[in-house]
Amino acid sequence: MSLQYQFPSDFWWGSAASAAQTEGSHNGTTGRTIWDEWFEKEENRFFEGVGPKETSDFYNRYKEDIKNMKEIGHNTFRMSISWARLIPGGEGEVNEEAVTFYNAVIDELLAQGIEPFVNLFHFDMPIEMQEKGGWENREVIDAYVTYAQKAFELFADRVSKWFTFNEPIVPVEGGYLYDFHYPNIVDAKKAFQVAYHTIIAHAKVVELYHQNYDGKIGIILNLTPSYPRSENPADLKAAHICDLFFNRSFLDPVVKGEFPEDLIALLKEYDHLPETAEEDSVLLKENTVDILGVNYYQPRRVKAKDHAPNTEGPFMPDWFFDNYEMPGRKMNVYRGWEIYEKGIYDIMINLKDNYGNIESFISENGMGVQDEQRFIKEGRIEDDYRIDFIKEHLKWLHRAIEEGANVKGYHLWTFMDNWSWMNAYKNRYGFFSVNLDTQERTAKKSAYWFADVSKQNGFDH
Ligand code: BGP
Repeated sequence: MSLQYQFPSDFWWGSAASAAQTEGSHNGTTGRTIWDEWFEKEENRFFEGVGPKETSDFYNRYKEDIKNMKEIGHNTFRMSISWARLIPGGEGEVNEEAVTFYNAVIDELLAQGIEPFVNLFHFDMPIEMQEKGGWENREVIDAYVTYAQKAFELFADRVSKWFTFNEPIVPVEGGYLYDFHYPNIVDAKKAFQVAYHTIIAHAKVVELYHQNYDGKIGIILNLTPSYPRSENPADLKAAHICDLFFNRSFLDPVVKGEFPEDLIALLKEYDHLPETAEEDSVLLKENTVDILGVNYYQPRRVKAKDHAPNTEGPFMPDWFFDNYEMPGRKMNVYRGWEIYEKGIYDIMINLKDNYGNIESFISENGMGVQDEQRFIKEGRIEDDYRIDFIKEHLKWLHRAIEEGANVKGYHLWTFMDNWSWMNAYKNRYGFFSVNLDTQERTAKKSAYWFADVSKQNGFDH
């Protein structure tokens, strides 16, 4: 008898993590990233003054962690390779210790029947590359392509799902618009240049991969549906522009091979088009993705501006819309983010209807909780709220699949509680909790629930 929410038999069940957030930098074993640099400069901007050094020590404990993954039914796991670990300084010699480490992790995953999905860049720019201008500087693209090439040469014999970037818009927003990532610049013109160069870097790596390997390559985007406050034309327009800036700016070029015309027209009108090279449009057109990872946490609610924007000041995307705090929306009170499960369905139906039904999967979805220790009973975190969160999202995902969306899997963010950028250990997301003093891992209730779901490929209610 099949279950009420029965997923396809080859569905990918797993979780996602990133190198900088889990491995620990272990001085001497890796190069430095922008996070080490920023932490040294402005420790007070990191939650409780906790920086990127220790994290959850996956570097030394990966065997135990992969064993735990197996136990909770994972058949896939998304990890990232740290550019600064593989090639300290961003260019030049490969670090043999890093090769040994990533080989061991990949081999261990495969030995446990877990397919590694490998992402190349997860916010962790080597500091030397940032000092050269980061993605503002077109030359940094070449260093990134060489890094990707090395990673393929070393690991593509065993890895056949690759991703170029995780949420590439986040370093644009954080680093160049809203001051929550290094280099803490607020300058829309630079932001668009950074975004543009990231997309070119992505397309060059897709091209390189397609020329030499037969697996699949894609990108991971945080698609955040922009829902208008009302059907009023001004609200609709606000939501449309927000969608252009924060979703379609990346989604269209990587899946369709071209930027949305409305976005180009708008940037042209305000004299904010990035610099391009002649060969770029052919490069983009010919190197679209095979697969798309979708990170979904919360929607964006948008309204027309109440007051005319101050266009005297520097250009900002926010000139065109305001965020709307919809009354009565359901909140994750432990993180302050809205929960809107249907968003996951809307994203997938949009991909089906407007993006050629590109093969996709949920590459991150999850529920961050502050002070999660308060939910401990008899030594284990009873995270029924997380079970509900996952279940309700899976129900909508199931419906999208029934309606023909090409969705292949679901990865929770994240496998075990980890360090998260400025928020450090504030919001816990894992199936496993981690005692930061002893590094002891303990499965939460959701881990057991997920094990049943993945083993049966679904659930009843
Ligand atoms: C995503 C990132 C992850 C992770 C997650 C949770 O955007 O891809 O790296 O940080 O968000 O974020 P936070 O800990 O800030 O709640």
